[in-house]
Amino acid sequence: MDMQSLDERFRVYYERLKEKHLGPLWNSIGSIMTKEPKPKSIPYLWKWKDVAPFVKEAGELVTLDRGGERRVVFFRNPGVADLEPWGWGAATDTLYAGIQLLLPGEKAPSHRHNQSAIRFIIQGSGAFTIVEGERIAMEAGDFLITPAGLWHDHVHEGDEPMIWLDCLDIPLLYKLGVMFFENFPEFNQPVTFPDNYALLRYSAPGLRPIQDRNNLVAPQTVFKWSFTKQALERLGQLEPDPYDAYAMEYINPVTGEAAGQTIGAMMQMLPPGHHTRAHRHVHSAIYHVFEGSGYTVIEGVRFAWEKGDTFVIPNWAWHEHVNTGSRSAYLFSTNDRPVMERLRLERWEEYPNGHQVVTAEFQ
Ligand code: 1HN
Repeated sequence: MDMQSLDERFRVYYERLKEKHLGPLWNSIGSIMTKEPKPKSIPYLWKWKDVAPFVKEAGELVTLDRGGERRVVFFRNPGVADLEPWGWGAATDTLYAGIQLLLPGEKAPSHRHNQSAIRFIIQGSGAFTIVEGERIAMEAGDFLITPAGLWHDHVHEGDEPMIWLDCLDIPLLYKLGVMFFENFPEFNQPVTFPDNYALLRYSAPGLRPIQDRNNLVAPQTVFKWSFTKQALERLGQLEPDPYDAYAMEYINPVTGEAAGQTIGAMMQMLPPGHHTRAHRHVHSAIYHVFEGSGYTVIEGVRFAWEKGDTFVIPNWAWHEHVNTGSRSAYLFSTNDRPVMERLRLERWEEYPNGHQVVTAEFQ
């Protein structure tokens, strides 16, 4: 058979194959099976001064009746956002994140879903999230979880706007094709426990009520900033971790696993002038600057940050952090490490010589 008729035969073969919804592996393996992870999400940073006005304006435009379940402005990673629909609300390839606003006197309706959620409180006080019958107070610096499948709603009894960061595993569950979502029959669910009951049960380190022995849903629903900060300050007596300096992970005291089930989270402290060594890992992370100023070098690009900024470290991206301020910097971060670990996909490596060459400045 001459080359031309072979080409023609292939062309017709591919056409017929496609018509029957079949595909030729010999043509496509290289583009899918990359040597190393090539996530769709890209390193990116959102300045608080750009995000905050949109959040404030949403407060004027959006009301929280059955139509507006939650008032959130979410982060759309430019590498993923246009790959609709799975890129919907993707900050990293697996994680959604957004800034939620609840105004004094407002209520957000009760619902439940099989996506896991974590919250990091940015500003305000006097609001409660109600999770499965328990009101949990929210104050700046607190970390809260809403485990998958539990009824949850929010009420605000304070007198200043309440703003927090939400993170959910929406892109992951969407790709897995396993989304469930349901509204509670009433607007708010009934309260059946004393306020902050999880905190009352778990205020003494190392003590576990026997009723929680088999409670695999994280029974500790809130981690107060005052405890987290004090615990981090005391870590200063230890050698800093080469890549993350000082950090505390939020865990489920019953299992020792991530409090947020599929979503990991930690609060990290960089002493003044501290510069970590660069490394990369399979899991992706979303960072939110709670206090301080500095920069993070991601894949050779310098991302300068200050209070309120949010940035993304995609899977397998080199990164190192620097505190350029004169006080401790506190970085909250959330990640998909629990998923990677449970699937045995996690791995990491150190950057040769520890530091990247900065080739560009993120604009
Ligand atoms: C949700 O339930 C909350 O409970 C926030 O505050 C953001 C984004 C998508 C789906 C459910 C909340 C959400 C969400």
